[in-house]
Amino acid sequence: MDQAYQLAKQRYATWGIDTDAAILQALNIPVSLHCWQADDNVGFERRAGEVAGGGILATGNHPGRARTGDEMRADLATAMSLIPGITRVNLHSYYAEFAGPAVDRDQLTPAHFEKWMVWAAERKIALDFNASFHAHPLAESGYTLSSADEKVRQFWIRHARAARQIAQAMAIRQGSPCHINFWIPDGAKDLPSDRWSPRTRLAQSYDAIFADESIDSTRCLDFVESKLFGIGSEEYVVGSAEFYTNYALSRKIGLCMDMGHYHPTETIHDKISGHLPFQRKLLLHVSRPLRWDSDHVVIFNDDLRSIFLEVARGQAWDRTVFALDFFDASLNRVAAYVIGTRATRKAALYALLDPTAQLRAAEQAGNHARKLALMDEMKTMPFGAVWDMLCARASVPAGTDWIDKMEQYEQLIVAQRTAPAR
Ligand code: RNT
Ligand code: ZN
Repeated sequence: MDQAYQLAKQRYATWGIDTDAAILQALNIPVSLHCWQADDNVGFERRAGEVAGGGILATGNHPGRARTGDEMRADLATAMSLIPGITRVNLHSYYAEFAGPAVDRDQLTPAHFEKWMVWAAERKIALDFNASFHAHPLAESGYTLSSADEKVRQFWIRHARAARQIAQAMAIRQGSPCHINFWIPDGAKDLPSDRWSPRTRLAQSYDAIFADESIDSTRCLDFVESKLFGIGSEEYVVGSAEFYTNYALSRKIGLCMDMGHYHPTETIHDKISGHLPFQRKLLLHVSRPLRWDSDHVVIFNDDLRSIFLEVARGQAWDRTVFALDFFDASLNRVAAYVIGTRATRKAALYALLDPTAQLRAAEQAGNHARKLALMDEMKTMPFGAVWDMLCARASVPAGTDWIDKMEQYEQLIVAQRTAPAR
């Protein structure tokens, strides 16, 4: 491996690229590992027959879904042993664990995440958080924070305020900020007669949520996530891209873009330099849209490379947050984590090996052929050798060596989860 790396290092050096520095930097970019791939987005609330709801759906019936916090943490730990550089884990509110009687989402407190916080501290991991507005009886009307039913709307405001307290408690415990994201499923399957009132109410709800003076906004970093359509909200989504762009800008909070939340052929890399001169921070939900589904397992494709290239070329690392958001129930779920998260770290490394200075020089000289040639030739540089070295330096398997380990875990642990726990 070392020989291959030395040759690769020389090849990149001829373009003025320092592979050692790129490996170090790529490993230090925080990527938040989402817990919900492990259990198909079901959560621990134990309502019979529950699925994710709210227009998001994990399809497939591969055996061995994590059913408890302990199973989920075991799966995450195994995935992390095969993924370089993971230092953050992202939770939803419905992964609360109750020592005593269960409480509804508007009554959640940091104590319900004690097990997660202890686990994270032991593993030197920081936690991120999400308020959860889907998969709940009070979301069944299709409206939550934008509901016309004042009782429903107030319930969800209380939930969001509770979620921010939890995020703040996590931030204090881990001694570093916790990113909290707000995505709501609100919308309509077919032509609504009134697109205005839900949006007015949504802004009012968020204003009530963010008015909480007990929250320190340097600890609890808020983001709002837009969507174009969902299953069951094909015509109208209250929290659209335009709504949230303007909301985030006017209220000085973070904006979240999910790679799967735009028109089916639309990509997000071009939007980064459009938002960041104005927005405070961007949270990128790293995902892979495929036709109507926004959440396929991430792979090392052009879309993924392009977002990291944009952040690298704009030197925007400190204002961009990366969080994974994919779920697939049709295959080994630990493998899904490893495939998607290794691909994400690979894309970060790929972007840091970009000959940006040469590309810009060629472009400024009007030599567009040279620029395009160089961009394309970079794809077949000995990137794999640099990636393998990154894995070695992070003490995780290089190349394909992780696949057997993942299969062993599946046979020994996951395949034993036969009896349904609910
Ligand atoms: C849904 C959003 C949201 C969720 C997760 C579970 O379309 O992408 O981010 O996927 O929060
Ligand atoms: Zn998302």
